[in-house]
Amino acid sequence: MSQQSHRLLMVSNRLPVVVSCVEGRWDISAGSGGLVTALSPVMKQNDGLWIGWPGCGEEAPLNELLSRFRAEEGYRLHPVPLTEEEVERYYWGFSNETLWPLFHDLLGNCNFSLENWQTYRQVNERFARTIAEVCKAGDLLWVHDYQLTLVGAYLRKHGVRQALGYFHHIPFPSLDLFRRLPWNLELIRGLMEYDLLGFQTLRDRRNFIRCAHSLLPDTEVIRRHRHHTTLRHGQRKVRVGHFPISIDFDEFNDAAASKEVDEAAWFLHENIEGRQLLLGVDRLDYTKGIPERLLAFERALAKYPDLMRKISLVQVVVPSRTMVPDYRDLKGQIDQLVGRINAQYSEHGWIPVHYVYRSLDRVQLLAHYRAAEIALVTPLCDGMNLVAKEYCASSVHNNGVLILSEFAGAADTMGENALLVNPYDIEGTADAIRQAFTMPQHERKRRMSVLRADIRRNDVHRWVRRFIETLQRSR
Ligand code: GDG
Repeated sequence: MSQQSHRLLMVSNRLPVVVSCVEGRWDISAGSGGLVTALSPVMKQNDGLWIGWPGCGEEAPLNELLSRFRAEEGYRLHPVPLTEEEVERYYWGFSNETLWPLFHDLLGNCNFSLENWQTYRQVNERFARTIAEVCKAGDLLWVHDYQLTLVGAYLRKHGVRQALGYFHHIPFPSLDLFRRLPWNLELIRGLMEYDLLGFQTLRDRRNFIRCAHSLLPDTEVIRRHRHHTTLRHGQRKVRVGHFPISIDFDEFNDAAASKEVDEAAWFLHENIEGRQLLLGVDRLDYTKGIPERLLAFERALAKYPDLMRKISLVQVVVPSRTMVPDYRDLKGQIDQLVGRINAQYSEHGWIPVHYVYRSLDRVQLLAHYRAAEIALVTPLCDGMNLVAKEYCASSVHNNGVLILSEFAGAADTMGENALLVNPYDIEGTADAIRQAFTMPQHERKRRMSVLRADIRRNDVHRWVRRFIETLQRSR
């Protein structure tokens, strides 16, 4: 990022921290995701302030914890407290039962509730009010994701004139789908109040432009650039770009090569010697295509008997959103499929599916990435999918094969050197499993080294720089 004097205000649904209480002692620690890692240095350098819901109850001594965080991490956090009912309606309800499925092309999973929508607006208004109280002239504001689409519009109502950027982490749907949302006009108008809108892929960027153009008659394209398009909407100019998110390549590469991970990976494989491991790692989510993947694996065993005893699928499912009924149903479906496959094919000394329903610690996650000869990243629809990139960055011997859904944002840049599949095509995915299994070493190395070089070049630090520089120029 150019050396600028602007203060950076980051806004997301959740603050990037974990607040915990063990035996009466409260603790706060920085979150461990790639986004937090990439943003921390920038936040420190630019007197950063991160605004969001702390995710803990009123009993936590929040002021004290936040001061401790500032002293340790070098930037400030500002909480937006939410009541339980607000979390229920704004977060679980409208964000996760309406926008999430709609934007992932899964209309059948959508719940269109007026009350949830009203709470979503109120909470976005609350975020805006909080930001307006703390922001100063010259600040750069960067809002994250679909929970906060309307914050920009409410900020303008509060008279905030600063540069406003928004990054959308999930896909943006086609016009046909977006129009189904009863409140589509308010949402798209709200987004047009930002100065810079960032999407994951060119497809998302085009979908958004098409929606804005069709639904808001006074919108026109005034400039096209490879990475962004400038729209005029009334008196406003809005830049709409695509900025594919990435990971901290060096961090994954170095940690995956460490002795600790090396040993853990060796143990994982030792238990299943002479076999190739196929790996799936996903949050429990119906967008990730886990049942379809299990069906494809089952089909591969039936269609290619030479795979029997030679291949095992390790499927890690991280519990997520278990409050939402569709997620509980999905868990039942996965349990049943795993049971069916193992019951049909297991033999003494060979279990076809190793199913882990919990979060792995970092060493174990990396060890799984390293130990697996093949990764199955087959979401039905995904903004980007960082697991695909993390798997490649951890493949330090260049010998992994990535089977990747054509409907993951990651397919845009990784598609040529992965084996691309349509996750709904069970037969085709079964064939890709067999192709990966029999792929010669020289071809694995050729494909994986190109994938790794690309992620190394386009890492998350570059992503942050590009977004902030474009935002600075947008105003
Ligand atoms: C949203 C968009 C977009 C997974 N299992 C474990 C574990 N993980 C970590 C992975 C990875 C993250 O969770 C999952 O990231 P994804 O990108 O795959 O998916 P979403 O959570 O849906 O993220 C997505 C992303 O935002 C960023 O813009 O790519 O499309 O949906 O980092 O490593 N971490 C640990 N143990 C596990 O068992 N520690």
